[in-house]
Amino acid sequence: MPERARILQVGTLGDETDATLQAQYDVLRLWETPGGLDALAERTAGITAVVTSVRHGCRADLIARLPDLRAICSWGVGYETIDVAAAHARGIAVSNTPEVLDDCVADLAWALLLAAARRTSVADRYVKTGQWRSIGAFPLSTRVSGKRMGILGLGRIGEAIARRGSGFGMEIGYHNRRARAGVPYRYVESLVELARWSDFLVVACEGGPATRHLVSAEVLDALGPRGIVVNIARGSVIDEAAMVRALAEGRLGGAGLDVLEHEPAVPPELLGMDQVALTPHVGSATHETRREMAQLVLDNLASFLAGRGLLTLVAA
Ligand code: 8YV
Repeated sequence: MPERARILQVGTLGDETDATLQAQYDVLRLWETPGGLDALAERTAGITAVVTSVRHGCRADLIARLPDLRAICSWGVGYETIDVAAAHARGIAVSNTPEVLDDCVADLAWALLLAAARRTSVADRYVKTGQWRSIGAFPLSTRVSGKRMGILGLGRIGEAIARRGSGFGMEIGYHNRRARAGVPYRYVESLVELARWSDFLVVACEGGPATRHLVSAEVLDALGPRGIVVNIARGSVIDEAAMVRALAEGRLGGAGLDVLEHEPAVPPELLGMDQVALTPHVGSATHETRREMAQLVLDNLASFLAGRGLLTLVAA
């Protein structure tokens, strides 16, 4: 029997995927190694691939301990927790799991937009706690169809969100570093101007230092007292303290948030706000999508080990 490939797994990817990996490869499980990274010492020779996730990451100090490393296969479309620059500097390829989660993340953006505008979670509580009977009619909310949606970050997920907007008869605008050729949506060069134009501003760009606090107090003020911000990207993109102040002072109309700046910590002010709909970072969290994400990690790894290279490469 040929020797099984040695891989290092940073954290669990769920029982099923962990078991599949262990059945096929010689897996060193970092999270079960007493002493962690410091205890690895000479056990790292011959490890050519790391399996990780955007949650568990892969830092430069781990990369530095693996002299034979050639590939990092990560679960999740985001990779801000992986030191891609350190990997590429050594010629180590990195893969993520794009595309398979676009539809579910876009669906959730719409669920949050509808929940914040139409107050569906508040209305649900209203019915379940008997207030429909005791108080009577529910307060009026905000129309969604036919409005203007601005998208910060028109990538694959942004486009899936935009496509759904046409079913709601919406006008769509977007802001990226550069205008994209061949897309039918209005490009707005300034994010403040996009926010001023929009009824709903949806954050769908990548996380990391380059996009930190792009949605600033100024952007939120431009969105205004009737505007709603939706974030399915990363909490770091919005200046959360400024957003909480704007919501509390009525300078911002509402928010639908799947991600927060210091997860799982929630600013306590948000908990009492009916104009805010919250979900616990579950954009990709459906049975179907999570299965496909796990499979894509396994496929990337198998392709690399068979000498065919990674399938869904993170660009340099
Ligand atoms: C996950 C994600 O839901 O792929 C990503 O980058 O953010 C999501 O798929 C998230 O990592 C869960 O913690």
